Amino acid sequence: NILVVATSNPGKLLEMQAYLTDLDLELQLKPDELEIEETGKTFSENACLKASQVAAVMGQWAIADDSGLEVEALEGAPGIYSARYGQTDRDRIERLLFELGNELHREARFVCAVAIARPDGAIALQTEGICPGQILHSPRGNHGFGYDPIFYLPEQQMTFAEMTPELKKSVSHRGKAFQTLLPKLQKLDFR
Ligand code: ITT
Repeated sequence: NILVVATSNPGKLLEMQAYLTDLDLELQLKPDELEIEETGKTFSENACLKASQVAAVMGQWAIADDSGLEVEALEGAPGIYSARYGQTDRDRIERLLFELGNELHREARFVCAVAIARPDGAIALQTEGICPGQILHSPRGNHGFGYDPIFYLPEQQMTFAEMTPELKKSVSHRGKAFQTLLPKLQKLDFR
């Protein structure tokens, strides 16, 4: 059984691949030239859009993740626009820290919506995971990707970028989304 991983984000891809091992599935990468426009208004709409279109074009089962960071003091920004907030991870972090300035209220949450589509494009499964945390004043840690160095979990006293991949998996938005997804994925009939 082939499952196409519909992402162009290398950091996300690494995590998704790690979370999808131990399954009787052959993971295939989406070709780079196949880009889906994210016209949805929510994370789940965009996850479904990406999974559905990649599945239909390739005639294969496909999985997509749409995720982002919602900052309370910025009324939920950058949210579904997290990838479009800057050119590079560094730009995006710099902009977010600039926008927040010396704001004391630094609560935020990561959201991850995952969708799986059948070869005809119909959505077979959908889940969402959420991880609350805080935005630091400056980056800490070298692991992970994206906004990881400024996203701090008080309970672990670490940023995502200071966590091992295993620890991040156990607490993160994506880890939680996959925890609910995997048992359902195992029960899917891939014919
Ligand atoms: P694909 O659509 O091709 O999957 P993308 O990077 O455009 O790649 P999104 O539209 O879902 O993906 O944007 C996600 C943004 O949120 C992106 O800028 C990431 O850096 C950020 N993000 C998502 N999950 C993250 C995580 O676990 N750690 C840090 N940043 C994360």
